[in-house]
Amino acid sequence: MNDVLKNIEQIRSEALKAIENVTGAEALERIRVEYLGTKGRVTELTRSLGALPKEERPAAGQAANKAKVEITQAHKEALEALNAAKVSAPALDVTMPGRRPALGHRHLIPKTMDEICGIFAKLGLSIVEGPEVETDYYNFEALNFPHDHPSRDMQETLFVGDKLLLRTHTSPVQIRTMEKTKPPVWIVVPGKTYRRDDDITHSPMFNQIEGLVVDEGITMADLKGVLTAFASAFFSPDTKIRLRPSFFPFTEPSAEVDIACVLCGGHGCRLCKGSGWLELLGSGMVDPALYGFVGYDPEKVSGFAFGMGVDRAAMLKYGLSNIRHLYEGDLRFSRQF
Ligand code: FA5
Repeated sequence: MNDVLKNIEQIRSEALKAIENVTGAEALERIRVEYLGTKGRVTELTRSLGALPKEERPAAGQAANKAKVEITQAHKEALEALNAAKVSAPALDVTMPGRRPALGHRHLIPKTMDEICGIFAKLGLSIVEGPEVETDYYNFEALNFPHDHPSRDMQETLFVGDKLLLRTHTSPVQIRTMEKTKPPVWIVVPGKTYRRDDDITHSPMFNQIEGLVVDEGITMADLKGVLTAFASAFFSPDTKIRLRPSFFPFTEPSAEVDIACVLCGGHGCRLCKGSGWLELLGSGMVDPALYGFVGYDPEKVSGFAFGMGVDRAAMLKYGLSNIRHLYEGDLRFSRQF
């Protein structure tokens, strides 16, 4: 091999080796300029071939051309590999501001449940829970709803099997607790309840908080006192309540409890439909018939109970016009509370 061909081979192998070991785009560009640039080694070599004796020129020209093609191709591939690496692994810029994780927001219902339970806890009631799938016995029978009694119709029950249903109220936990506990009983029961209901103030799934106090010498004055204390803590300090005669199979006497309208304070407006009052919950003195189901002595103890719609309480407190706002999962709504 003559000197020219040896020189071409040396330049070719040096260039390919340099490209193979390259670690960055800048170094690769320097290699390109060194070999393929206008004053690069390959370019100078090609230019110098004209000075060779005529018989040596074809072989040298071919070798130089082949070297140039190989180096150009190797450079192209190295550049593509570097670009691909840049896309798949972007450089870490430690000076960039951090990304704040998207935070959710506590929903108004659990917030209201906690607030209401907290108020009753301060009055000395303990929190108890019960099952959402309930038996006919606890939801109706032991609460003194006779089997064919029309009062069952009001409860719009969703059955899930024979004698098995989604509880329509939290009242079954009254029986479950009294069965297990000797008096005195001072409890509140928060939880989900279900009925075949659906309009702007009724939802198929809603929430109730039950209250039950059974002790010696409990009277309706205690019921009114506890609920007045609740209304002033939850709504505003001077909120008035009134008890209106009603009927529940498990309380006698029974009363619906209204609060003075949160908008007009009792004068009468659009919200309270001119009456000055808003319905909040059902309540009454525990019907002695229940004590027969749980083995309490009606001569010794008496008690009161109430059941409040939590969704209703939140709607009244925050002036919500439609119960569905509570179940649409819209953060723009939830974040307001
Ligand atoms: C009861 O459920 C009785 N268990 C309450 C009770 C307990 C009375 C203890 C006496 C002693 P009522 O069906 O009225 O009663 O429901 C109570 C509250 O639940 C209502 O005032 C209302 O605020 C709420 N409520 C009832 N159905 C729905 C519904 N579909 N959607 C939203 N809230 C509802």
